[in-house]
Amino acid sequence: MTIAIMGAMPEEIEPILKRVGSYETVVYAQNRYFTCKFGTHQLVIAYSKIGKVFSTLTAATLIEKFGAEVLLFSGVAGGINPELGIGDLIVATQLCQHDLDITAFGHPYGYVPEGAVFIESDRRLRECAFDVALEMGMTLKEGIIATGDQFVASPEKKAWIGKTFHADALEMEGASVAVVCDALEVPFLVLRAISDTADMDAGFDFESFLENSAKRSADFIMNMVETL
Ligand code: 4EH
Repeated sequence: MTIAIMGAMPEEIEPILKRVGSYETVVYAQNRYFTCKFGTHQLVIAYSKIGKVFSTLTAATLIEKFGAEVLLFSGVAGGINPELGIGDLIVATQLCQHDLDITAFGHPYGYVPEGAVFIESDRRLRECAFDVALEMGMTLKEGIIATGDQFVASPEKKAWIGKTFHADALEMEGASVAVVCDALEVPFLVLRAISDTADMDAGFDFESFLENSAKRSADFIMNMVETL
């Protein structure tokens, strides 16, 4: 099977590249894609660059150009649910775009005609994630992840996103990847480790905990790949 593993930032895929050891590099659409064999699987690994547009391009490329049959996203997120502390892992049950707003025409936040507010991630991959968490003796939470083209560092904005979408965590790429995978019928999973709690300390916390949290997510994703 061809498995795509993507992150948004170099820090989010570096631990994965280290773990696979050697790989080939293919440049496409001004980005680098790293390919290798891993057990019986073919892996294609990439970081998209930050935000919904770049992550859409990368997810579509991983599927259409590299033939990905499963897509796993690994990275960090800002926590909304107070039960999520820095370093904790969350797997998305559903994802939504918190910055999509045509409410002027009577539509709900996050909705455009012929779209859906929430996109659900693959149930079987989520079950696999919980099996791996059990094996690793780690706590894994599941919940709604809200995506938008903003680094959120405000208690008010965070509270609004939490209330409007019942979101547990927020980031800048998950929902766009979900839209692509859903449309192209490729099972996907979004896993994130908390790097900050999207409040006034978010910028500082993010810089302090990015590397460690990104590695926690990447290690978990690779343990999942080993069981697929
Ligand atoms: O890819 C972007 C990164 C922040 S922007 C989204 N990622 C990290 C998840 C994330 C996040 N998103 C929105 C973690 N905490 C978040 C938050 N709000 N509070 C970035 C980071 N470093 C340099 C440049 N841009």
